[in-house]
Amino acid sequence: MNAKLDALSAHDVLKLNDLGGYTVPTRGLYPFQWNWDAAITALGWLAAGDEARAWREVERLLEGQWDNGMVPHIVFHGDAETYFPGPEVWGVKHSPSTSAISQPPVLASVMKLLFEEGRDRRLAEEKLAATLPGVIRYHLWFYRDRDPEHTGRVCSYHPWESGMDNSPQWDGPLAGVPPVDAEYVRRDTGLVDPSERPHKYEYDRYIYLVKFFQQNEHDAEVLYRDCPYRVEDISLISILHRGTRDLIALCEEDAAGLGLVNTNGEALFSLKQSLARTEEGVQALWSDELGCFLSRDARANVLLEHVTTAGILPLFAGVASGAQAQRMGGLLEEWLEQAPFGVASTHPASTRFEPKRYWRGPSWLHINWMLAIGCEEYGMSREADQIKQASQKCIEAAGYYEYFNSVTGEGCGGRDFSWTAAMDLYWLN
Ligand code: 9YW
Repeated sequence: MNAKLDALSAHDVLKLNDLGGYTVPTRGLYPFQWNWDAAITALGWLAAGDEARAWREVERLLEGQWDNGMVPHIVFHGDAETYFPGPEVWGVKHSPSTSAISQPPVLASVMKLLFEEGRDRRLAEEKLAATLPGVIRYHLWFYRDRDPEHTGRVCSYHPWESGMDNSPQWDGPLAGVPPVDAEYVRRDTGLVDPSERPHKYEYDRYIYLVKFFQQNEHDAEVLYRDCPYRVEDISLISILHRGTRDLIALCEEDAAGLGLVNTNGEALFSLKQSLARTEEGVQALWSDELGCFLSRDARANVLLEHVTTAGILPLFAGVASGAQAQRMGGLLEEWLEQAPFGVASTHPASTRFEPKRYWRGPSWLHINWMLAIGCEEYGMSREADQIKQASQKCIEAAGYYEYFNSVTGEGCGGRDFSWTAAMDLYWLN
């Protein structure tokens, strides 16, 4: 049985979720624009032949950009009652309202694809010129505010900032965060099966951090010093690194003659320095014992010893050595044997593996896409093909769900989900 045949077409999923220039991840559960969802979804619009709509997605996301350069993880373009925590809980003074943290910045890498693959050259050049300066400021913000000590490893202040909310990686650092001292009502557990969602224990701490940011007026220095959760997230570091490389390439293409953007030499110089720092700094996160990279609790100064897809994303960044890449390739092959539907977000042999609870074991197609690109670029085409086939199996088994049980292929979370439809259009079709 192929569930795709019974589902809305991937293009129709995007149209269903289009609220006017921005695409919600899914109706109900996630009724606003999310940062990395928007980037991935733009690829879906491109593949569906609507290049103008793809660029519009990027422009609408950048409407949420703060003066300091941060592009928030949620832009609250409209009102909605079905999501918690909404703009009143974040308490951010910005129009449109936004959250106060960011998300893995895959945006620049996506823009490079939109620019290079777009058929309407005039549109691509015009849109790149309009959006590139904002994205340069975004990346400069990450390195400035999130790595003030120049370690080469930017940090995150919230599990939501990783986009991998309840990954076992965050169990240790989250234990150092107190629970929020207030009543609140979650909306997610009323909309999807609670056994697929993070626990109350985690939400109590997620909301504490939201309040903490607000009480400290989002002050960069105070947060770096005092935030009870400060993690060097290997996935965030890797996606940022790849994005910065792609951004520099876009600027240099520009310098090579397009004349679209007046690229600031100082900014480019600074971004290149950041790349060099990360290439070196990321080696402190390699585990020879486990054969992959790890995240690190920067407050407790300990490596977080969990084998997750985050730790393989240095392949996407291009910061792993050839020998490290081979180790990760071997690991991926046995990973897929144990859980065949996509790449399980947590290694199936882990004691914390839960195949349908959000980021503790299910597979996510946009992560699989980045892993496949990484494998391909390291010359591991066999692994790249295996990841692609394992991802196709998910959609055939269940259609366009938010994510998939990595053991059974069952669709989990929200249905008619934008990034899954986009990945089918752009990558799997
Ligand atoms: C939340 C929208 C977002 C994704 C995240 C995913 C989840 C929950 O949904 O976050 O409340 O923000 O973990 O990666 O961007 O799809």
